Amino acid sequence: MLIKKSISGRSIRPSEITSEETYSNRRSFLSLLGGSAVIGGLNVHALPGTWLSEKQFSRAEDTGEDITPEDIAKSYNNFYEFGTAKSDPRQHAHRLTVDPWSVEISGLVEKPGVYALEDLLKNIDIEERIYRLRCVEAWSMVIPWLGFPVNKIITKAKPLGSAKYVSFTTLRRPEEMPGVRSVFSSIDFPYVEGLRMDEARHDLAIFAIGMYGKLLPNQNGAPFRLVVPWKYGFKSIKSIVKIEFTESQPATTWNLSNAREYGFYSNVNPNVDHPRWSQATERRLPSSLFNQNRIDTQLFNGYSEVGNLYSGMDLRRFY
Ligand SMILES: Nc1nc2c(c(=O)[nH]1)N[C@H]1C(S)=C(S)[C@@H](COP(=O)(O)O)O[C@H]1N2
Ligand SMILES: [Mo]
Repeated sequence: MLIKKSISGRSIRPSEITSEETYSNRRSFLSLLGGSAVIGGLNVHALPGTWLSEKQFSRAEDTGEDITPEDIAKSYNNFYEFGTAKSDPRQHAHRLTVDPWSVEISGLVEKPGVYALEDLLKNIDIEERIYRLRCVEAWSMVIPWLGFPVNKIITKAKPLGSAKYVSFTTLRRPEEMPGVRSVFSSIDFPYVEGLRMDEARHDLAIFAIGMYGKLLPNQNGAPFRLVVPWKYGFKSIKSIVKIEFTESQPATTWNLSNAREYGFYSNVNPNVDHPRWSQATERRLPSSLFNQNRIDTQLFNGYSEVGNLYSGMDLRRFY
């Protein structure tokens, strides 16, 4: 069983501790996960679906930063397939059928095919990774994900030498997704995203199937989503049904919608402003009108170990 501690080093100032209540939530959450019997007992048996076995779980470790309260992470979401308001996903995503689920692997690989999710996950250890998620709209959260490196799936798929990028596609199912039917959406569906192969193979890039010790709620991208913690949140595509290996750089939803504002790379960078707002600081949720809980944004969202992926690149040009 793997035990990972994944928030990279940064000392926390007392002012960043959001409230007594948040702090005590975190303590109780961690102690819950600290007992492996409880992990197996509570989390696995309360889960819908049958993909996880008890032994696949690992324990959480305290990383020093406040974990965002679970109810905020489940109710303040971007998932345009269910509407453009932050409250829409929670309200509408429960209608999404997430079991059974299959994922198509295609493009430049030795093992293309359509895989049932449980087959795709076979023999893969699930770890807990506590990651910051920094949205391009300048708010952020700290979320305990349950997942595994994207590289494990890449290795199973056996990409050809010519594969330079990986692209991801979200389910498009209008009957269950009111945002897909809406004429007011600013983006096209299906939602698509992509990474350069070396980015996708970096150990920090994970596929998540759960959070807070349970399977993902639908509004957070059930049953299977990407989490790339050093990039703006929109790269972390939800409810994935297709993974394709390509030679050329794939199209990405927000770049298609507005190329001047959203590039392919989308690395968190306090030094490169969005054309309409600064990226120098962020509101760490929970945040209110009177206590914004504003903190400085860090290059690569604090995950400086990814820096060597971009050495020699002008990060203003490749935003
Ligand atoms: N398919 C899909 N994936 C998506 C989005 C979306 O609208 N559709 N929104 C993105 C954005 S902008 C963010 S900030 C994160 C939010 O993830 P969370 O709701 O789990 O915090 O999901 C990303 N993944
Ligand atoms: Mo976002």
